[in-house]
Amino acid sequence: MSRDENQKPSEAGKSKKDNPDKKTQELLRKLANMMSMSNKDTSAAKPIEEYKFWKTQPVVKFESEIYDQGAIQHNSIENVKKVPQQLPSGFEWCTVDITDGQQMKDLYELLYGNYIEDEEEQFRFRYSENFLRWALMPPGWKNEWNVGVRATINGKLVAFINSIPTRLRVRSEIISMVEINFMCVHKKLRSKRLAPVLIKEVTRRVNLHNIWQALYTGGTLLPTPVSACRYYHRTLNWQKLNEVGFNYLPPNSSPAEEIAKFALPTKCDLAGFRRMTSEDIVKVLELYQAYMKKYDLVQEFSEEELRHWLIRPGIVYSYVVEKDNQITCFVSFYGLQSTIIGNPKHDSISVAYSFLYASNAPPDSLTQSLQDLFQAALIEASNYKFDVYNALTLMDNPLVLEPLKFAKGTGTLYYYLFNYKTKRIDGGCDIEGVPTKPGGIGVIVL
Ligand code: MYA
Repeated sequence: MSRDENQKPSEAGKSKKDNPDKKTQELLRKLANMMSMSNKDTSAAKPIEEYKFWKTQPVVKFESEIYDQGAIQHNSIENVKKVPQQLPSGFEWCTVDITDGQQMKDLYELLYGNYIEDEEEQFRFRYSENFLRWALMPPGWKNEWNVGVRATINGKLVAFINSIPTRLRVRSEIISMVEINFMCVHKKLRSKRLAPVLIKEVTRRVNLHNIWQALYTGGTLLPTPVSACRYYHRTLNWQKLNEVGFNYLPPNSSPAEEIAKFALPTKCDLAGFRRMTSEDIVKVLELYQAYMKKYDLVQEFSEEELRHWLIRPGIVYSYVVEKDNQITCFVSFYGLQSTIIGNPKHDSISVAYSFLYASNAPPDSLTQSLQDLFQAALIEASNYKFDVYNALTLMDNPLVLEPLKFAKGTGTLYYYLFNYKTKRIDGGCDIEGVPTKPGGIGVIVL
């Protein structure tokens, strides 16, 4: 979780040392200090030898120079253990059957009370059951990849990790892999080394399908990010964000000035802009595939997958620009609530997250096209009463963030590949999180 950086002093700016190893570590520490919508795991800033679990896994080591691209380890299904590692007594493995109402409720409740918070414990992601059905059930999903741990005594779900299938292009290679997300351990069971056991179990269940690579993201610094993007926030409801402590009144400004600064028209005047329908998907996919060629980390969607991700009323908001029967651009955002912990006036904020988009504008008018597209999306999000619109520095977002009054957030999102090495991919921002030219990240993980 990330929020407007103006609310707290920057922690960046630590001195660098001369020794190259130390320099790398210092750099990584600095990155860690810049993050915020991470869990509060301050182990993020530790030297490699203290990553007791991660140093045993097929991931790139911090100090590695990478010259080529490919799997780190090769394995075969025959070598994969047929049964899970034993859990400490009092706990047992389960598959969370998310088609079952009660089990979905168990998952919702685990995440509602225990999932990602900002470092000041003020906000916590609140994924609704409908959102979880969308996120966890794309084409090809498997129930057995919803790995849970329950307390034997009362059956309470106390830990979870999920994986969904994806085809990811890493530069020029397309790999069938999984995306790992929603790892959560109940607050009362933290720091007991349950996370490594969860990770090993989901790895085992995925390996049994002859899949050996994974993509995951997080605010925690681990060995070793393939990229890092910064969160940006575009205020939609200044008053509410201010009341809940998401942003602060800048010096020499007044609430009225801030409200005026972020005010948006109620009607979008972008010609041909309309809601996307299922019938648009074939053309949208064509446009999307052409647009995404320039990035280095990209999901390869089928028509069915893109329909799943873009057409889900009440969860994802997708729009096209249609001119002369042609779709020239599309844009989308998804909505997610965050619980506000202990605020007397508000119990949640509504957050819109920038999602997939594309434009067929030629390079000399691309920036304008994207600014118009994002402006239209901001107006829609504001009309739907979202309080803030979040975007990372991925894709072409650096072209629109500052002109459209996005403010730098406190959070960095790291991108990781499991059992795959490739050279670092530009995340569209510099070490201080300032947008640079567009980078190579084209993947959005929910
Ligand atoms: S990112 C979302 C993560 N979830 C949250 O932040 C929710 C709130 N926090 C929690 O529930 C717990 O704090 C978690 C850790 C579960 C995060 N990714 O059990 P522990 C390492 C990877 O004592 P706990 C998402 O879902 C840590 O460095 N590793 O810790 C993607 C240490 O290892 P080492 C993490 O705090 C998940 C060890 O765990 C993370 O009780 C991708 C400590 O374990 C993290 N976010 O629980 C998972 N946080 O000693 C990897 C801590 O080495 C997938 N750790 O430092 C890999 C691919 C697997 C599939 C492969 C298939 C081919």
